[in-house]
Amino acid sequence: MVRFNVRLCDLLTLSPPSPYNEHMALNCGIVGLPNVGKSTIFSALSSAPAEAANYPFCTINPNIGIVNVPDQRLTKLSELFKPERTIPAAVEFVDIAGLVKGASQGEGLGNQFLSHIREVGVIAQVVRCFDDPDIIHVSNKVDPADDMETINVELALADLDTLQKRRDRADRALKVQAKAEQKSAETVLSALAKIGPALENGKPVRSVDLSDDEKAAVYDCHFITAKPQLYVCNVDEAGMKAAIAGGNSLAGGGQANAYVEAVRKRAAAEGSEAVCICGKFEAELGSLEDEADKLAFLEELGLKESGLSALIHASYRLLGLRTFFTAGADECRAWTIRAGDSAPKAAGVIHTDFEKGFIKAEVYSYNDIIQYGTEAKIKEAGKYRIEGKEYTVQDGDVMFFKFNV
Ligand SMILES: Nc1nc2c(ncn2[C@@H]2O[C@H](COP(=O)(O)OP(=O)(O)OP(=O)(O)O)[C@@H](O)[C@H]2O)c(=O)[nH]1
Ligand SMILES: [Mg+2]
Repeated sequence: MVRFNVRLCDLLTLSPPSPYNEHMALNCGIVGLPNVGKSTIFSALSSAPAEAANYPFCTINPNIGIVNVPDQRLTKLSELFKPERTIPAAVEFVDIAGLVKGASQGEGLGNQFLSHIREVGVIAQVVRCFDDPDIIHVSNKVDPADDMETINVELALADLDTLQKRRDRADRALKVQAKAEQKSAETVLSALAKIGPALENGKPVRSVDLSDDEKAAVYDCHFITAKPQLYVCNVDEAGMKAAIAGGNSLAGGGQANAYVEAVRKRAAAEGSEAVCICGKFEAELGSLEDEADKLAFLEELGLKESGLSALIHASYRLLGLRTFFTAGADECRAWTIRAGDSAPKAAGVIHTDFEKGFIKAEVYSYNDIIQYGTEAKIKEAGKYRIEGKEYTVQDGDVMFFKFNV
């Protein structure tokens, strides 16, 4: 039995790492009307420059950027362990072209580019919440409620397209295939029969009540409206100050400008979240290298976290994601899992072989290492635990896995 703290050289001796899958990095597709600031926000978040300009349909090809998940706990762990490297969890953002009313019928750039976000875990809809007569709005007025409706209807219509193709395929299977395939085609058709009327009424797939079998049967459709969606209010600096008073989340309530209020209302009705981001401010913040400078800059504005952090944390909440850590002299690293994941599942995020050969995990919580300072002292205090296959990993756990290869 070997005690592994994961290092690249260990991984090289194992089978290839798990593919980029749903329990690895979070990925997030950015949608919205043209010229509302999607690429501006994308660039600010990912420090990967994307063309942003004051004309609709500036973006044609998708921009893809990887963003580190800000987590002060990882910074603290690194201060304690002084590892050779520190690796935060990552989020991938995909910035695509703007959608307009009638996109499903080919208006604007059409909706083909939505295929680039079929595989993402969460959709972030950017809504223009600032006044600026110099910045063109495709419908010549800033109206968040109307804009959100337009986008949500276009996303539903795009899914309706997918649905029709899938239905045709299932219909054919029902006619020509063997019994077993016919059975699964029937499950597909029963799911689609429930989904169809919802989409025709502009309602998202996620609002449709499906059995687990039905969900599995239509999983390959990758419906965009089946994914959780959160709203990003692109505000100006005054809007940002108002949002701060509201805690930059739905929970806060408080004062915010009327545009933000409209977005929050819709988000609340959908059981989702709305976060405020000032693209311009984020760009300035992103240009600061030093973490302490960033914090000072945020504090000056009365902010606890950047818009980026707020967006990522909202995505984590919406998707029920949790973080655990591996920590040692060689590496401190944050990993993303789903709430309720067992210890072997968490091990599998690091490497599929860790899950297959899982024996047990040594665990303590982040709070323990902060309280006691060293692993030895955690052990003395009896807080260093050995957990088995059944253990449900908690947010903030620091873990070592023992496994057989
Ligand atoms: N005043 C103001 N202007 C902004 C803000 N955010 C973006 N803009 C401007 O709005 C214009 C459009 O921004 P983009 O980021 O290109 O918009 P987009 O949504 O990516 O547009 P498409 O790619 O065409 O769909 C640019 O001129 C930006 O500088 C903001 O918060 N305030
Ligand atoms: Mg753009």
